[in-house]
Amino acid sequence: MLSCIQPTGEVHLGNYLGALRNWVSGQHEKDAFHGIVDLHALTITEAPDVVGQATLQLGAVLFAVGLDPDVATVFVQSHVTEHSQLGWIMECQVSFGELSRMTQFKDKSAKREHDFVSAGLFTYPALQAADILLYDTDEVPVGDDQRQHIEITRDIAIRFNHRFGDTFVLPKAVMPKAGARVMDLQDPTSKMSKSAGSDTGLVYLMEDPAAIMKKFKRAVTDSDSEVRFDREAKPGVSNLLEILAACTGESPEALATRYTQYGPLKTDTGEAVVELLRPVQARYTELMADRAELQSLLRKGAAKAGEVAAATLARAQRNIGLLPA
Ligand code: ATP
Ligand code: LTN
Repeated sequence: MLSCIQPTGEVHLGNYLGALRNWVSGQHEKDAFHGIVDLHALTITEAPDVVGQATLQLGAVLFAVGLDPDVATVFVQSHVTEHSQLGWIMECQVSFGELSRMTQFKDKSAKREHDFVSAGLFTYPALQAADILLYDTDEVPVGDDQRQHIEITRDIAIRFNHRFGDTFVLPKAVMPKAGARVMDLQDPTSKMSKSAGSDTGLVYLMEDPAAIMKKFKRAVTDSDSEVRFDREAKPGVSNLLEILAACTGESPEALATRYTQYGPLKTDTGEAVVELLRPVQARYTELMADRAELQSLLRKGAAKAGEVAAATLARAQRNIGLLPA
């Protein structure tokens, strides 16, 4: 199983409760590979010294939330050079027309109308196909927005196997185990997202407890004053209940019966989040304080990933019939 995350923006509570927590609980069930895909972030990186720092911090977050370097393979994409090498081969197996139909490219390039649109933004799915195929991946847990990229990966793999002989395992997209869906605290009908306009509704994983409490106390609730779990009619209160439920393991419906006022619900939810994050933040601080150790954990991941990736790349090169060096 492979899942990847880009080192862009700070990790927030939605990423944690919706995705990262499942990575941690899933690491013992499957042979799990987790890539920090810095080369993908280069499609929109324009300033020096940004991506490396973001990569290191994201690495610390992944270990801090509980990925165990002895169990899961956590690696940085650019440390495993096979990604770039197979990426080029994949670019030559996908057509201009296929890439032109990718909705993520259409959306992202439209949003960057007045900015630089790199060719990498266009060929991105070829690199993603390399990420996936290098590990003989069976399952890629992704949200809806990535399904098209998994489909094109399958198409590329089928085409390659047909042209050059059986080489790649065909991956499939699987629904990630349902985590909590965390909404913006100021706009509870939109998901908490790092691309939100302002961060007053966004709780960062590494935010200090006082700031977290303040954000919860100012969370938008609903116009009447009844505490009830009803996402449609009461999005603000239901979001708080769902976050509290994700922290305590109880159901949002059961929690709702314990409150008659919004104030205590906000305070309790804020405190539950602070407590949930406290050990994660402590481990993060420790990891960031010993950069050499953190880099060595990432190197260890890259070495494990590299073994698998090198074998797959060599198989692809051999089957194409590139002249051996
Ligand atoms: P953006 O909105 O800028 O695309 P994001 O903050 O949504 O960014 P991603 O990097 O797209 O974050 O997502 C990383 C992972 O976190 C994905 O698995 C995604 O499903 C999950 N995730 C992101 N936001 C939420 C949320 N609000 N609730 C639950 N899961 C989320
Ligand atoms: N495109 C994905 C990130 C990504 C990925 C991958 C996900 C790059 N390579 C391989 C799964 C498997 C995104 O934008 N979230």
